[in-house]
Amino acid sequence: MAQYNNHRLQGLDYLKKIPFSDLKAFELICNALPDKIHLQLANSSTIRYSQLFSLPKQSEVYCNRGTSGIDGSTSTAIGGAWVHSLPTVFITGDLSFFYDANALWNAYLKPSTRIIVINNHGGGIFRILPGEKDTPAYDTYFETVQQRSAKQVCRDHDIGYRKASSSLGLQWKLKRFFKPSDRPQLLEIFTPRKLNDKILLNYFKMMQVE
Ligand SMILES: Cc1ncc(C[n+]2csc(CCOP(=O)(O)OP(=O)(O)O)c2C)c(N)n1
Repeated sequence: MAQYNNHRLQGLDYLKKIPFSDLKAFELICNALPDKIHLQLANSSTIRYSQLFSLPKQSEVYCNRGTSGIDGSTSTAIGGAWVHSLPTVFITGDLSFFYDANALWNAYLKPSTRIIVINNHGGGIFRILPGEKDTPAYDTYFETVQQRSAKQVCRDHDIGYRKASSSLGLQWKLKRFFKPSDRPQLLEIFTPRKLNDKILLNYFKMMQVE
């Protein structure tokens, strides 16, 4: 137990020092989530990052991890929101979000729905897994680097849009994000593509230091 606590404290110490990144964004989001929610998590780094932090104890958490597809995460979240009594928070990566953006093209969007898109400009998971990163072939066929923003998708479907690209900015946006509104809201968080993997992999290393 003492050893576990030691590693945990090392991890917490590391989190205090890191720059804005996927890891930092997830820490801030998980700290800001309301208590009673229906939480939907997309594949693949979303679910991996979320399990590094405490989630609200009274929330119900869903992720289609078994088949690990990125193709229906938004549809599942929007469908789930319609039948669930608690407000839905859906966290997703950019590729997963754009892949299934037509899920938002329906007349049953609940105003209490909140969507958080972690836009790291591609499949961030492929930077975390071992492989030859930063080659043209890898960027194109594995990471699928892209420069889109969710803003236009929000405009198409009359969804409130806001964005953040720093720790302070994100904390500020999260303060108001879960307040009741008459339309669903989306928060797009831009993170540094080439830094995210280094920060996460270092986190695991830092916790293991004896
Ligand atoms: C339908 C389908 N196609 C391809 C994959 C392979 N795949 C797994 S994760 C992933 C990238 C996800 O990227 P993004 O949604 O941006 O999330 P991030 O990893 O950056 O958090 C891909 C393409 C998949 N799981 N399902």
